Amino acid sequence: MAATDWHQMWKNLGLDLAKHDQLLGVLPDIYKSVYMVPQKNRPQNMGFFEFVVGDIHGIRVKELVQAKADGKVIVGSFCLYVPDEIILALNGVNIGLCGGTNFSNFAVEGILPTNTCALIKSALGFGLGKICPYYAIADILIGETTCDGKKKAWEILANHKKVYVMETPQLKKRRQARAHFITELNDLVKALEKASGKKLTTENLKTAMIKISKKRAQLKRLYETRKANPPAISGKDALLVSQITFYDDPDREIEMIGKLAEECEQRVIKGEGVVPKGTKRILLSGTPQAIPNWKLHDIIETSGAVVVCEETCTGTRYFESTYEIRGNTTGELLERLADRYLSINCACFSPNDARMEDIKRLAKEYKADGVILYTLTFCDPYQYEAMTIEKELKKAGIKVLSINTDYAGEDTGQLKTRVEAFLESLK
Ligand code: BJ8
Repeated sequence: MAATDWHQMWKNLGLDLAKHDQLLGVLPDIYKSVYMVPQKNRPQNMGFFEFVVGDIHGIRVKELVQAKADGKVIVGSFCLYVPDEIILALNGVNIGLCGGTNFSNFAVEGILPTNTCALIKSALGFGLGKICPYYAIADILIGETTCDGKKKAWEILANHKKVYVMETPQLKKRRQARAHFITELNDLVKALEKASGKKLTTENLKTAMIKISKKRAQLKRLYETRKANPPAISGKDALLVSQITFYDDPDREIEMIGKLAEECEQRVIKGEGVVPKGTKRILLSGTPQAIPNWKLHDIIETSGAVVVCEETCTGTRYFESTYEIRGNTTGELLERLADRYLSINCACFSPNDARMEDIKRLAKEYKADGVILYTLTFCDPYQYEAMTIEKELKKAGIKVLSINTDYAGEDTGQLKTRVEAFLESLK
């Protein structure tokens, strides 16, 4: 069947068609070389996610065009601290807009300092370079005050698009931090009520909380199958699923991740895996890996190891914290949300000791042979923490390798050598 031609839709959204064609021209080859050629024995239900990535700016964007026509608000966000539940309850669709390639850097030259992390450059470049239909269709972008780079990036984006910034308290353990975050959530509700023309109610918020919790539960179920030896799914495939979850429809994700998890559970029962039993197992921890940033996973998994877990925002930080859905008022429900979000252990907050505990716990639960700390160049919060964590893990007898990189391919050979040497040391 011939692939649908989406050019008219992209044109209507104001994309730079020539540049966008270039982008979509290179993606299939990258995907093929990272996912299809080296990987064997993948779960069949990865077929759906493969289809989604193959049509990355097609059907889903069309759905959003329709959703917008039906009166929904399209929201672009860049951080786990922006609550999906509130957006969904207020008739919104939340799309994660973090970027995972340096293809878009051309658009931010002279606009962002060179020493800006690759994730911010990519995210802004996609928008300003007019090569992202998700950015183009968004009615409102929600930023947050996590790292300095992001805080300042919102000022730049605000020259081009409607941006609302929520303040995430930096010293989140302080007595006043919780109350402050709850006030911020209330203000976010007001901003989104204005944008959507809807009112937040106990019913619509509870319904949204149930749905988002179900989505996270399916991801958790899938991750559980990675604890098996051999794991039922590769790190690369699990990462792809997580990346797609940030912009796909939650109902469909519940269904499709559910099917994949079911298949992987069956594989575990039969002792089937993607790699031979006894393959070295890696826990990766650090900055989020936005689509299509598959670089480090690819290096690790083509060096004879398998990534069994990610302590990242595109990994366990996305789904591990939960809440009880109880409360008779929106205020009480917002408190549940505040507690849940404030328990995400991101390096942008201080102190963040609980992340250290998470890494040790996850290394044990997923039976990791070693931990790779992954930081993007110029990401101060995660680089600072990597130094302390490396020492702590060594003290605890856990093998660790710290890697600092960006989206460019130039250091791939050197990283591969370091990863191979690290894997050798795990024997
Ligand atoms: S909760 S990790 S999604 S802030 S890599 S832009 S921190 S300089 S992404 Fe993050 Fe929310 Fe935290 Fe998660 Fe800055 Fe670092 Fe760049 Fe980063």
